[in-house]
Amino acid sequence: MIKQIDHIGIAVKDLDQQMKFYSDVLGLKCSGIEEVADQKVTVAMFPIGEVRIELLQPTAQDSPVAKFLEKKGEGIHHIAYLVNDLAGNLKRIEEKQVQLIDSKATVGAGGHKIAFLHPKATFGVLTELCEH
Ligand code: CMX
Repeated sequence: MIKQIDHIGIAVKDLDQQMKFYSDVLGLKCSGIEEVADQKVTVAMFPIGEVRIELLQPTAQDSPVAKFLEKKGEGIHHIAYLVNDLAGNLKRIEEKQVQLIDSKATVGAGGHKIAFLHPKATFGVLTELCEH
């Protein structure tokens, strides 16, 4: 089942500006910046203990994160939970009649396998499962 929170995704308009806040003000160290082409975002990771803060900046106007920023503005976008067996967990969740966005894994930051559950089925909190 779920092992721990893997990361918290935060939608940002200006990655450089937000990174300054996390590094200069909060004193966290960025572990890497990468473009996740599949998801149309650039992400910057800030580890804190076993968890990471993931800043997400859209790379295209039709990016899901661009849509989110337009509608809701900057802020917490999703919570990602680390699991051992993503495929098995998706099957188990689907059997409970919970709507999935991805019924099969796609590729997220760090090349990890990820899948999203639908925010309408998770009471407004966009929920991601990921497997390293
Ligand atoms: N949190 C809560 N609700 C959200 C939401 C979010 N992050 N994003 C969208 N919604 C809501 C919308 O407001 C909308 O509600 P209404 O019907 O009341 O208007 C509803 O969910 C559907 O939203 P949508 O954007 O029209 O739905 P789509 O099917 O186009 O998109 C979604 C589905 C939300 C999963 C997708 O847009 C998304 O955000 N995907 C994940 C992108 C992402 O974070 N990628 C980076 C991954 C990197 C990594 O973590 O490794």
